[in-house]
Amino acid sequence: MEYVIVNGEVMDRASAKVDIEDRGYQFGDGVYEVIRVYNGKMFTGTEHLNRLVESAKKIRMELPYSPEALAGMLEQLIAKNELQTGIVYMQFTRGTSPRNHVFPGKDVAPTFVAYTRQVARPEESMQKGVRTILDEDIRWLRCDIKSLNLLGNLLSKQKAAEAGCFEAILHRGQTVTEGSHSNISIIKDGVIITHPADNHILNGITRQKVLEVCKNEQIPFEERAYTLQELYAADEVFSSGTTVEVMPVIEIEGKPVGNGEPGSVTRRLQELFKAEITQQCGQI
Ligand code: DCS
Repeated sequence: MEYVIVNGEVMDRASAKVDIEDRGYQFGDGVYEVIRVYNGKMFTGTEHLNRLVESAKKIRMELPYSPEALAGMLEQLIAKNELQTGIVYMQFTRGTSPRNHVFPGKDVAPTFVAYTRQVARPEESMQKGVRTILDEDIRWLRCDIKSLNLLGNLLSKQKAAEAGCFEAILHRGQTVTEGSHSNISIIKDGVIITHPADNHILNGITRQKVLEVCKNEQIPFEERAYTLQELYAADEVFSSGTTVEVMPVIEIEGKPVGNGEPGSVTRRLQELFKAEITQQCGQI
């Protein structure tokens, strides 16, 4: 049996139901998170749950649970589903009410749904690196919110998939922002350069962890906007995200990054990131 959570209740997936007038379904009016699970334990769970609370605040939604209460429920779900390596997905929508752009009254409670899924670490891609395309970033100007509205991201990711690529690197004019489903950083002369955490990108928990590791290890980094020209001239490029960890990018629009193989700085970051996972969740 596969268990899910609907509004705080753990139940069989087959009996889980959401109303057709749920605002998530009709408007994408909600927020979500994806947390990695290794050895049955959540990695950087606190950081993800804090971001969830922040995302909700930014769309003027109050979550009915504290991050601590949420963590407890998610741990229970992971245990019930006997999940070892995978993800736990959760979303909150602004609840169910007759379709109207105006927010419903305070009497309407958010809808909370969570489920788990087995997802292996993408070890082969992490070893070999991945290919990417470029795409214009056509999304709205609040990409810092982890909103259910992902159409801009989906259109770019679909384009990448149709080109046999892992990711679409997005740019607003000449400025590289992030990927369709990950953050994108470049390395030039040993310095990591990544877009600042403003409204143009999602401030990835993986991105933040990587920068924290860089600080500890005295690996130089800059949080600043960089251009397409800098992207093409980079020694190394990597994508980072919850499911993909630190993923070397070896090709952009058919052109090799550096010598076309994962570089030494990216390799080092992968090792340091793995050590963080091991420290929190045990040997992987
Ligand atoms: N940027 C975008 C647009 C993302 O969708 C994600 C992760 C990231 C950056 C990286 O953030 P994290 O490091 O916090 O994961 N997207 C999640 C998703 O939708 N599925 O898996 C991860």
